Amino acid sequence: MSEGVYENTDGFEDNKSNAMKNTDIDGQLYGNVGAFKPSRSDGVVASEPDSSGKRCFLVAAVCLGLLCVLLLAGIIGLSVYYNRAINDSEDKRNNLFQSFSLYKINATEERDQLQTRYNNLTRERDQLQTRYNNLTEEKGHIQAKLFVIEQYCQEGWRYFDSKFYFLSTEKKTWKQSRQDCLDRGADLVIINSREEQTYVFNLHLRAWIGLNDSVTEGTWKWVDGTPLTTGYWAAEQPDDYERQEDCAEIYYGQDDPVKTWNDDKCGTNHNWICEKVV
Ligand SMILES: [Ca+2]
Ligand SMILES: [Ca+2]
Ligand SMILES: [Ca+2]
Repeated sequence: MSEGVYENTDGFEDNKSNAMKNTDIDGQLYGNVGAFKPSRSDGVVASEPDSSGKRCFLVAAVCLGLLCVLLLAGIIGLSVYYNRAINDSEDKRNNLFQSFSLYKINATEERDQLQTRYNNLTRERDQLQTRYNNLTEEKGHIQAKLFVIEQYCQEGWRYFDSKFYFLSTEKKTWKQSRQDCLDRGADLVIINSREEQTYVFNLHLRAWIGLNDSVTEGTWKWVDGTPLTTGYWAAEQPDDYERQEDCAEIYYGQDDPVKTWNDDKCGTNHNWICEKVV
């Protein structure tokens, strides 16, 4: 074995031609480097690389370094851009979500307001419809009433406060006058209020009214049997003159329209006023 070692040692003797031929070890270690160690034309290996080889190696290393730097910078730039894009996307999504939520709230409020307004309009429409129906019904009643009034007026009646009044052109006793009213489906006028008293007074008649104390002297009753509660007697009336005056008349010509009644003899002939409720 030692011989083998020394044999190889012999191979490493400073023999330049053998060194180039020894490819077992040197060829493996410096095979690639050999490209940077070109042999001289005379077959002697250069002990130091020439300056052009170093330059190429440095240029390649610098280029590789710059490439790495650029690649790293690109990766960093892409990472920053990517993170920023993600953040922007999240911000946009959040803003969009907030906008949608706000829109949803506003839309809901507007919908509720419209629903409330619709309900109010529906209620108002129903009220107007009811009012229209009532007015239509009332119109029918008024038309019927006007028709009746027109018919009675054509027969000589006068209309006041939902009552009809007939003024006679003849003069008769109180009893005959009442019979005429009964024949017309009415009766001698019963004065129920100050307004009715004024209206009858303004008819400018001296006429019988439906009031007498024939049954009991001093107890005045209307023709429908109701007792007199409010009288519009003239001054010093009723006086039952000569104890014969038991029928009431309204006497036009007095100054005060609510002091115009007088008791007179029932057999006296006067005009008369009938009243009828239709
Ligand atoms: Ca009356
Ligand atoms: Ca009397
Ligand atoms: Ca009298």
